[in-house]
Amino acid sequence: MNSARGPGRFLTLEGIEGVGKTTQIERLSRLLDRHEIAHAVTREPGGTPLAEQIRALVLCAREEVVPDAAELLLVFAARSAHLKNLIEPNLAAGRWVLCDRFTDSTYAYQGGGRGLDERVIRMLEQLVQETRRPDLTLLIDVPVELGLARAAQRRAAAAGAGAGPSGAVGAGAGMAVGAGMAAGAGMSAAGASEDRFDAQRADFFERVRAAYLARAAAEPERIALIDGRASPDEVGEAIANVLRAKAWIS
Ligand code: Z5A
Repeated sequence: MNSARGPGRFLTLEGIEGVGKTTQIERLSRLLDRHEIAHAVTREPGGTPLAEQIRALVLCAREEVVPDAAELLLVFAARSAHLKNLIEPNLAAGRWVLCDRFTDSTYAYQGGGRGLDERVIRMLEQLVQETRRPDLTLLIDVPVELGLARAAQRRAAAAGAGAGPSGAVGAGAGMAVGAGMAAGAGMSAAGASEDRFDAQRADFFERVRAAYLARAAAEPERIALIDGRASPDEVGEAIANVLRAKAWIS
């Protein structure tokens, strides 16, 4: 693996549930392997032992009401550990970091979906991330109905396979592996059971999607909008083309 090729780049994948982030991050990792670009694959919430524990707290369905502010603080608490212990060290070592969701998810879910004030999110972003922002965000977009149908299909398939922890996010050859990825509480991005977000209604995801699209319109340099309705191969090619257009790969 060539880690001296250039600077570590921070790439994030975003979108509503079921758009194909997990599918595409695995493909992107294989693409980078082929180009001998050292990289780590990780996810949010999660990515380190502490952050994976917080993930379980955020996602686990429970009787007690989880106030929106608590949810917001938990995702930023996880992000703080993730940045300090996984993302920054990898970038500093010249490795790319591919992250399944990051702060655009917070703007979309806690801002758009829950209706929390964007200024509060921005304040926490500043506190936790200082100047760190993704170099590129791939926003995979599909209509809500299609995303939810795919997510339901994925859960059904996982249930059929007797899925426990699935390892939906892992690490490609030669990569630094997030210390918590295997040990974390439930690698359940592709798990069988419903989490607190799966239980949301379609109008929640419409607001989330609208918030994502507004962010893409506001930051076209950073956020590449990818049509997720196409086949996995075609979506993968569209993503590769974004990297080629930036001359990050040949
Ligand atoms: N959250 C938050 O609220 N605030 C935050 O700041 C952060 C997160 C960071 C974590 O979920 C939850 O945390 C998330 C928001 C919240 N909840 N929601 N919703 P996650 O990221 O772990 O899980 P997810 O978004 O629900 O992922 P997912 O349902 O696994 O979706 P996906 O990764 O985008 O899709 P996939 O697993 O790759 O594909 C789903 C199915 O579709 C599967 O059967 C595939 O084989 C199939 N598929 C994929 N691509 C295609 C194409 N192109 N055509 C046809 N079929 C396809």
